Amino acid sequence: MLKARTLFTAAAMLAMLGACSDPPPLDVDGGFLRLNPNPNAPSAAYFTIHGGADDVVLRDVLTDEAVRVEIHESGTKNGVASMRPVKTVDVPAGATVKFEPGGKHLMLWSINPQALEDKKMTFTFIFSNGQRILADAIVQQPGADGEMAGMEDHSGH
Ligand SMILES: [Cu+2]
Repeated sequence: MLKARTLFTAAAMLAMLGACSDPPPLDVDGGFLRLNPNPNAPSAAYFTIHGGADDVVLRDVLTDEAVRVEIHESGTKNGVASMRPVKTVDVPAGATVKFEPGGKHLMLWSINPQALEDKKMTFTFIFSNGQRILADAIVQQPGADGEMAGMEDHSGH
């Protein structure tokens, strides 16, 4: 009896050690949303994706709290700032992929007023390995801390 328990404990400890040395799992965090001061224009949301043990591809992002969501990438071409929709985003194993002002972002049209009141939106990130990860974006009011300079410009759409 005693022997069986000892064995069990050893197995449990090995399992724990194994868990500790595993690479960190695929994850999404750090979400925030910059509300566009013009309610008829789209707003932008930003996240950080942490790659897991394997290379994956972000296939889609969904939310119940906006009429339309697109993955966009901002860039500069021939000295002109522009953005384009992208279908997928590569997330290599162990890599950090940032959605940030001036780069990749989620574009949101017609956000549910309740989400704005709650100051939080929930998104579902869908990856090529079948994982679905829920992540929240904190809603920032326009003009909060004077960060409007980083607002994505959609005049080119
Ligand atoms: Cu955009």
